[in-house]
Amino acid sequence: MRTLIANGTVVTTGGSTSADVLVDGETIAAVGTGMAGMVQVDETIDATGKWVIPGGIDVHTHMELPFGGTFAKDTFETGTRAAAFGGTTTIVDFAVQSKGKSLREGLDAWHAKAEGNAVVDYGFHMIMSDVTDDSLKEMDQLVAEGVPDFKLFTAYPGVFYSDDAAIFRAMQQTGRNGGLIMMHAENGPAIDVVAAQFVADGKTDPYYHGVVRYPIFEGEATNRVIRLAEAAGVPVYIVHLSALEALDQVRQARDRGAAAFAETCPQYLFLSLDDMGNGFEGSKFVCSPPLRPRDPHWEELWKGLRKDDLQVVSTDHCPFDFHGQKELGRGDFRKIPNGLPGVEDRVDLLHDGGVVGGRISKERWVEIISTAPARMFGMYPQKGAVAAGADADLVVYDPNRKRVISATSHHMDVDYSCYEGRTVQGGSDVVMSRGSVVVRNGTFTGRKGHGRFLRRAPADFARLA
Ligand code: DUC
Ligand code: ZN
Ligand code: ZN
Repeated sequence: MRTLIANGTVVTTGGSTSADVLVDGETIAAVGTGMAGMVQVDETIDATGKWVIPGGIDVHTHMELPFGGTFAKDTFETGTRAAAFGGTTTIVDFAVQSKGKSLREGLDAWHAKAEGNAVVDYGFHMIMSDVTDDSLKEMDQLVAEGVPDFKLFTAYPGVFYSDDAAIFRAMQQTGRNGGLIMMHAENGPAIDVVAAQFVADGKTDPYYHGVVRYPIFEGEATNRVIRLAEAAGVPVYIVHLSALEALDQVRQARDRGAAAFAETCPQYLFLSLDDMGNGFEGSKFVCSPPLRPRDPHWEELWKGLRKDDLQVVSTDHCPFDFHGQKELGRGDFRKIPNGLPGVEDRVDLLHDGGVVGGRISKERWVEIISTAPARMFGMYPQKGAVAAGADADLVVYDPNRKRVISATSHHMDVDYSCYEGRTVQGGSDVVMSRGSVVVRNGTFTGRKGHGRFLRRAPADFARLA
């Protein structure tokens, strides 16, 4: 199958130019001008007035994550389908090592969940909950199998938590095998002390989830793990950074030349602690790190994105129904499953708030949602590029289209939206995954099982720093 995407504006990190894109089979054959009528194709997609961008890459999702006695609701089928509707053509999900189990068992379980079900391509990172001599050795094998990143937590004592020794040992191991440590950086033990004090005082509403997880607890843990990485001589990537206190630590680290990288998520740019009020309704917004007060965090995070102290925006997509799942925490905010739906809305929210809002250029938008994650997670230039030889993961994007976000029209398998009623400008007209159109003007045309596992190489962080 040969397709020509004609007359669009190709937007890449390097600049924007009027060009046609010729797709042959699963890859991009050529990017150039004047191809219409000159090349034989099966279909021509007219992109006049539209942008042609590399498909979005969301490097932080949790399909079917077991958490708080339940499971994140989206499967690889529903979650990647929703991603495709939102212009995201690659996800990297977190396989989970349970305590007392091997990395292998966790990874095999995630392969079984995804294989034959995903609509777009997917990779895995590995959550390490049990750092032992054996699991440290297993890391080398995972790197060789295309799973080169490992997420550890300074939060969630008794569940995912690792102490400093475990984190440092895992970092040393990545120094030998080329992998990357991704850190959930909040001081979990200190948070648990404050949370228990609030509950003892009868402060059990969801709102207090947002209060007890102090920004300084995130700042402290962020500084600590960056310092540990510097001591181990390895790069480190801070996931879902939410607060100025943590951003300042990343800024300082980068200023002194440390290989510290970080992502934030749409919820920290568009939602705030205020959303967590209104009684138990606030449970819809319970995630960790929590939503922060709007000032000063929102604009500082945007500044971080502009100045490249933050390189990526991913979603931490981890959806739980309000009815039946979030409700597990009625009467005790500590029992509310942590996580928000978001995989479908990231690209449009960032376009609306970033590009339309005048905070970032459209080229920087493409970098943040696609090219930087491809580079940092070993997928570039197969993914994240509009260039000959790259996978034809492409979006014909209408920068003027408007839609109202709502749970009644979204495709994520969850009974509410954090952005209910918000109008966003910008939307995906045509979404292509490896040369196949998977979404066309709001209709799904893809296929369960089309998505393939991506073996990823460790990124060259020396070059990225
Ligand atoms: N944070 C969340 O909100 N959900 C899943 C795990 C995490 O770290
Ligand atoms: Zn996390
Ligand atoms: Zn997460």
